[in-house]
Amino acid sequence: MKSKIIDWPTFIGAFLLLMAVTLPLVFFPESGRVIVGLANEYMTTNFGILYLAMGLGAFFFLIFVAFSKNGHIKLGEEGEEPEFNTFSWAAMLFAAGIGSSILYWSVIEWVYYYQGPPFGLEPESPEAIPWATAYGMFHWGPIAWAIYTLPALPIAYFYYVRKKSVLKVSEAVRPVLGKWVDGPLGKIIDILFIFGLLGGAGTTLALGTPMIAEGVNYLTGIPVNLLTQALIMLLCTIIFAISSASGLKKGIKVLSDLNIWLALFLLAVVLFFGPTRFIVETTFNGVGLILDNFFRMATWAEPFRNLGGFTESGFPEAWTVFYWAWWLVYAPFVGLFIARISRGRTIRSMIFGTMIYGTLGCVLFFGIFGNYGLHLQLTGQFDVISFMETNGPAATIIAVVSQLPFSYLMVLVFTVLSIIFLATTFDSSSYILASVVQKSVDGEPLLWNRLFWAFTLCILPLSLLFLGGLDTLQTASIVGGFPLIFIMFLLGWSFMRASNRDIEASDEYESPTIYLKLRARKKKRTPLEALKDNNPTKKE
Ligand code: NM2
Repeated sequence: MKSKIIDWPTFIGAFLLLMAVTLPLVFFPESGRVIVGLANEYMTTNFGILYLAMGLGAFFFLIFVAFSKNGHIKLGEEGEEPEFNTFSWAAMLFAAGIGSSILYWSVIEWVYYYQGPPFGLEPESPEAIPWATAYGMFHWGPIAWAIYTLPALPIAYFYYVRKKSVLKVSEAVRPVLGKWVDGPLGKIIDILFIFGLLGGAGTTLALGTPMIAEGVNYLTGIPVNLLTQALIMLLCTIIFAISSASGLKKGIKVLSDLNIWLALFLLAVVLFFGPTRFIVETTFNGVGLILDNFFRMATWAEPFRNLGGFTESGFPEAWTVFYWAWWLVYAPFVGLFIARISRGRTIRSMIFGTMIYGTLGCVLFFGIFGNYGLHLQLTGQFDVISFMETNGPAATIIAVVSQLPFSYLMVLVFTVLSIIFLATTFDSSSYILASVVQKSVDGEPLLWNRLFWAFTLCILPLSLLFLGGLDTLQTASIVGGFPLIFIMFLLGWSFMRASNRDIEASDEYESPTIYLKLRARKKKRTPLEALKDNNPTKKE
């Protein structure tokens, strides 16, 4: 059957690339650590500016598209209502784009910023505090969500307007690359996308697993070591494998719904039992600080490092560049999902919806969890910073959560939440990886193929955990994200090219799918007749 055909060059290419990166790390950990460190430094200091420019570029591009005539394009038929109401749409969007990492970083990101503040500020000084509360929200804010949304534009456009299902990045850039997509270039683009996603998921899993292990340790006393962490990854893979293998399509839906309610419950407990006024005020203030300094934060690449009396902090390289890279590697995959759920919306509402609701969701987590931790620190109730110095970040997260009333229950909910978040990341990433290495997908990618990628996903994070060190984990996303900077550019260009051509053509005939408020002239023909003798897709 045609649907059973695996695209072997892409499949093997991506797998070999992964092996070429991970095997040396496992067999030569000492030199592996040095090389990873060098790669990180080389990429972030020399090319950091490219990541920053890509972030700001994606942001401006989306604002431009939203207000241009292309923003009026309807993803679906004229007059069609959105398939999902805005609340479910926003919830699904958030669940797709965000995983266990938000639990990790929202609790402790401020510690890093307080200890190593930006803009040449004194570490652990009063001036560093407001920035420590604001920067986390910035790194999970509108620019980050713009990076996620950009790939959704061409994918959604092809899917609902040109009625062409696009599961591969290479297909989404066809309007620009044309026939080249069918040759090696197309394969290389898909392999680089797979490689990027493996890197991004590697960072996610390598951060999430120790946190879960610490939660389990708190609850049961089971020690935290490489073996228990490997078992946790296996457990998450199995949870997902069972739910997808048994055809329990609803399984994952139930898990995501459960996740949202558990997360809201936890947020509400921290907000009401924690220092409510402090949390609300610092969050509000943090939002103000970001609005006031948006461009300063978005463009700060520390140009005067070690010159003219500036001491190098490494802040932008370690954080803003890393974050944009990390969002970037997930972007085509989340973009695909955003596209799928946006039927019946206009391009403009899709753009503003993701940027606004996505940011709001992250503000809730960072505002509530982060400022709760900061309050513990500043009031002396619990010395988060020195605890972290001795016990590391993962244990600190659980320790902060255990400061809440009903501590056992809270740690339990937090740990379960992290496990589900991680399992759904496995689920959706392996789905996409499996789809990309198939020539065609009838309904669902093949099960063995999905399981193969679910297990493959564990390889990189396991070797990263083996090497240790935050910058090692960050490097996976930074290196994996690099080629995607250029692919993002192609994706944006493709959308503009395809939609502009169709818009031009739609001035001459009644397009059945493009809804343009600006359209002035209409000919008296039925949509289908018009489409038959003037099919804009033929122009490619
Ligand atoms: N991002 C949102 O682990 C996760 O939460 C998945 C991470 C890119 C920072 C996405």
